[in-house]
Amino acid sequence: MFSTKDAFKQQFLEKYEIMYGKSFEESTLPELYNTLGQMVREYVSHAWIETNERNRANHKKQTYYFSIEFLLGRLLGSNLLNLGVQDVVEAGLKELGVDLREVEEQEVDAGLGNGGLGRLAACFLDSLASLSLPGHGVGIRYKHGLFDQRIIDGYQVELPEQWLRNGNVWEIRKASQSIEVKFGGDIQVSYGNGPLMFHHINAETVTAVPYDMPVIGYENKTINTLRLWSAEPSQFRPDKGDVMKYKRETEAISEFLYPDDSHIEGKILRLKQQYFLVSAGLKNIVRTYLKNNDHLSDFHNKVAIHINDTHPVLAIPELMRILMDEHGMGWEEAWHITTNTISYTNHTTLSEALEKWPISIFKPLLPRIYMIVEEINERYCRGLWDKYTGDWKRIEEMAIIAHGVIKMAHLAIVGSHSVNGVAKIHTDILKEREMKLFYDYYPTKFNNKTNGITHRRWLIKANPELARTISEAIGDKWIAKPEHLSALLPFANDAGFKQKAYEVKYQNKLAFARQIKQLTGIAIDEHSIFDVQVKRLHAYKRQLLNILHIMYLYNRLQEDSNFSITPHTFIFGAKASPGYYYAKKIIKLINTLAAKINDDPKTKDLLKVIFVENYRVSLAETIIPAADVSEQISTASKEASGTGNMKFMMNGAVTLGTMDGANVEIHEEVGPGNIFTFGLTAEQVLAYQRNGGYRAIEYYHHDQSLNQVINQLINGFFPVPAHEFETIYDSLLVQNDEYFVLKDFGTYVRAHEKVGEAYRNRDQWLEKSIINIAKSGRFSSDRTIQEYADEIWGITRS
Ligand code: 26W
Repeated sequence: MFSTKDAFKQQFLEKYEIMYGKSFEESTLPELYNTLGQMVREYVSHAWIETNERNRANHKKQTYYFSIEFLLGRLLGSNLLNLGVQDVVEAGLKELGVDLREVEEQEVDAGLGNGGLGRLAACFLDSLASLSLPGHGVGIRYKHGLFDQRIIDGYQVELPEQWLRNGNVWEIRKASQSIEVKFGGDIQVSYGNGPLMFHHINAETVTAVPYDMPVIGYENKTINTLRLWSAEPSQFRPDKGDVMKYKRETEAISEFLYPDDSHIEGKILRLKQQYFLVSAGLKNIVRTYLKNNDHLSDFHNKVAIHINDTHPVLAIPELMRILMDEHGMGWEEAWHITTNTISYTNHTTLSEALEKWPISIFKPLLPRIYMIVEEINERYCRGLWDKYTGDWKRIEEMAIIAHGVIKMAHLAIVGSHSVNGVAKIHTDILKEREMKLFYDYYPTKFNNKTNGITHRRWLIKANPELARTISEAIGDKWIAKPEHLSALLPFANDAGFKQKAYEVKYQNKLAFARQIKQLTGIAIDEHSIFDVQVKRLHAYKRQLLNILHIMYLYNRLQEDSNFSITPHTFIFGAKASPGYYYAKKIIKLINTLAAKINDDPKTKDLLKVIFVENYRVSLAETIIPAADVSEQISTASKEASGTGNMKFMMNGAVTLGTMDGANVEIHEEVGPGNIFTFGLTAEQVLAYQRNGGYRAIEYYHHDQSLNQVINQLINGFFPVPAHEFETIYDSLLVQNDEYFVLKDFGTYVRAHEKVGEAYRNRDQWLEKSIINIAKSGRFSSDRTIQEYADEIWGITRS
């Protein structure tokens, strides 16, 4: 149906009439979106079935990527791209008087994730399918994804997100493959002749219903599966009264995505979500496996299960439970299979994000799983004792269960065969500090897999003109082999190519400026530097450092008529976790600052601040291609990797950043002349944290301009009540500036001066920009996924 433009047109019209029972003339855009989406879904169904059959027939090892989040964004555009039918569809629709872009914009983002971790999972699925690797996603079909953000009077207001309100053309409900998941109840042990038998009685049962979404590989006929589980009331529930309460509590499990990144909320519902995902996902995998294999002893050679952070770590005791209680396997063999099946990625070293569950919550909800975790802990601690006899302190620190809590990261390390960090520096910090004791005990488990992003969505789709310009220069080999972007290097000195790169960036800036005008009414100068910081709002990401610098520039422009800057538009986008008071104040501060300076006659041509509401994947796709400067300014050692940094680089923005996360590797790739770095190193930050010695107040006293901006937070400079920004002020001076904002302020200001200077030399700037694009191939998630496939999962092309 997509073979020619005319064939497409005819099928499209037919499909529309069948679906809506009216003529095309009466169509609306949402209907057109649905029609096209449905066509694509049907078009892939054949290849989808074939991929599944191939997987079944060739007995190849399969990977299942378990993640509590998949931040997919919109799918129509990337599906058309990967199927290679974008041009036909675009041309066909055009003849019908329809703009494909407008149709694509009807799609509501699938926002089933918070940020980095969830988006990484989505990029990985795209790469798995595009490399023809047998790898599938397993997640939860939340009814509401990450909240919609509105800014009212400068404050963040959250609205429930409603991505399913018009249905979801990409999913297929597979009710016949539903699975029962059990919570609560009691464990009965029976002693027969053979091994002990464990029976789960009086449990509350929940039905997990799978919804499958196709994951379409790039022009390779591979269609993998993302299976999302939805919680529904069970038909097998023993009569236990209050059925309405039961229904409510059951459906609550897959109702909302928890909007926290990096901060644990010890809510029982969250733990229910985790077990629900893991139990349904695993039972399903084992069931599928047993259709094609006689016994489970070979399971780990046919199945690799990856857990994305500790959220799905219950996969370890749950797989043990299934093997032992449901299939009669002994502990030793079950443990061998489990640990060789499971691998684990750590995504953060922030201590407040490390999951710990109180036994008091865990045990009543998951009684059998708790018994297994206890047994794992006991056997493991015995092993520790053999090696570190007498060293109680070490054993206590390394235990899985201690002081009334279960430490999920410890369980993940003990119960898996591979533990990886997400950038070199992050993995080093894990090995040398956060997980040092574990690294000493299990030196071979630890490895690094530097993150990546799919260049298909983030370059070809988000920035089609740049992609075309690149292909004109070096051919299109880079699409299949992104490292080949390096062939662009010589063009960093090619006047013709530079001019084209300039034009592309300019057009992207123009398009974004138009969108901003439409969304906010604010006119921005498309010739100014577009300096962008878009990411979740968090103290360690230091949006505050960016703000204080803008205030500093504003003050200088007010006070010193000889002071000038390259015209600058500072763009922010960020959601704050609803319960994160400080982060919400930062949003208010950005908006208050924007209101104060954007219309100031003295500065308005030089300085603008924009806060884009409701930052999400689809918005990122228009912001990032328009960026000149990429702000990656976390306190060194705190950002595990970052992936936005890679998206910006690939679109020709130059990084202004600390030596943190993958910035270090970007620096290594492009060289010091093509990135602007500043600030404390990770070693310095960690040394301060260990030994003390940082006194923020000294920087406040000794740096005049810093003193001024900090005072302005509370002295009436902003037209807000005096206490409005007190928390921010206190974080710096009373709480001694945990994230070293003041310490890094001076070097940040100077780095910015260098950026402004460099930008004024257009030729040199373009050279930097092109070098960044040319060196970005290494950060394609195709490279990352190939490493996971070769070094962790042991899977090959199907
Ligand atoms: C339990 C609460 C919670 C929720 C989410 C704790 C921790 C998380 C994630 C680990 C936070 C996260 O998204 N981490 C980010 O992962 C990205 C992908 O690896 C990295 O690029 C980011 O640096 C890291 O912050």
